[in-house]
Amino acid sequence: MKTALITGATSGIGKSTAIEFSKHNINLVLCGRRLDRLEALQNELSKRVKVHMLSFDVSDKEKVFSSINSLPDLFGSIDILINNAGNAHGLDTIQDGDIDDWDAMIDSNVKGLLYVAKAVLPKMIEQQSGHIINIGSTAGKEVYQKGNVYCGTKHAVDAITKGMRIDLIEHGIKVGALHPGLVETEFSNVRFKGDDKRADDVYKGFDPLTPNDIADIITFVVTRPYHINIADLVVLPSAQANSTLIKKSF
Ligand code: NDP
Ligand code: 8X3
Repeated sequence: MKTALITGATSGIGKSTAIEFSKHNINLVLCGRRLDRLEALQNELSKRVKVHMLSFDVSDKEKVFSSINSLPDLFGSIDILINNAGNAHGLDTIQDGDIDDWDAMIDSNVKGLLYVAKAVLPKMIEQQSGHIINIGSTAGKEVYQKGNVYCGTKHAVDAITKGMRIDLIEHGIKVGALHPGLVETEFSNVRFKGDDKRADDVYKGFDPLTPNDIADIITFVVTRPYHINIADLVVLPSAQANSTLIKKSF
């Protein structure tokens, strides 16, 4: 049986991926800051597979390494890393942007993704196998108004993914990225700092992707034979042409 470590498993894409993986007999290391949510998910999924929880902030370098290094033997060999934790904080022009928001996005979406990969890699290198999927975004393929720093972090994820694939090929480790368009999760609630009406409006008037849609595709990617690496995927709702053109029916 394989073991997957999923960051950002307390909500949205990460949580749906954990549920989907459990249906495919993949043991789980669930990560996130909100311990109550990790516990609820562990209770639900441990009926099907072995589940271990790690509660840490991906931007806390020491905590990332001490948590992952403390994994019990049963979960010590990570076969699959879903590097998903991240968020947007704010939607402002560069001149009005909040520096704390910039720090939060760079620290979690870029540095956190790197820390987690660095902590998981020694075991994958020892095994000479592994599969890393970084969750990017359409914001990593193009830039939209007021997206500046969030788009910058996701462009970094795109570049880092390509660099990781080059560097890790000699160790038999597959690396790829999935770049979703608009997925209805808690993403916009976080971006708009609890303004739930503004968050809901983002997904009104069209059928957005659901976190289950993305989880289904991630599961397809990780269940291909080992010689296949689906390296780069952009997944949009059918009503979305790019970051700014969405066919809304009102
Ligand atoms: P959610 O807000 O629903 O989930 C975000 C997850 O990331 C939560 O589980 C949260 O857990 C975790 N997280 C955020 N910051 C940290 C941190 N500093 N340390 C640890 N965990 C953290 O949003 P999504 O599911 O939509 O987002 C998942 C990924 O998908 C993100 O990288 C996002 O950028 C990307 N994405 C989302 C899209 C969308 O339209 N929704 C589109 C394209 C990409 P907790 O708060 O418990 O720590
Ligand atoms: C999330 C999608 O368009 O809000 O990455 O940037 S978008």
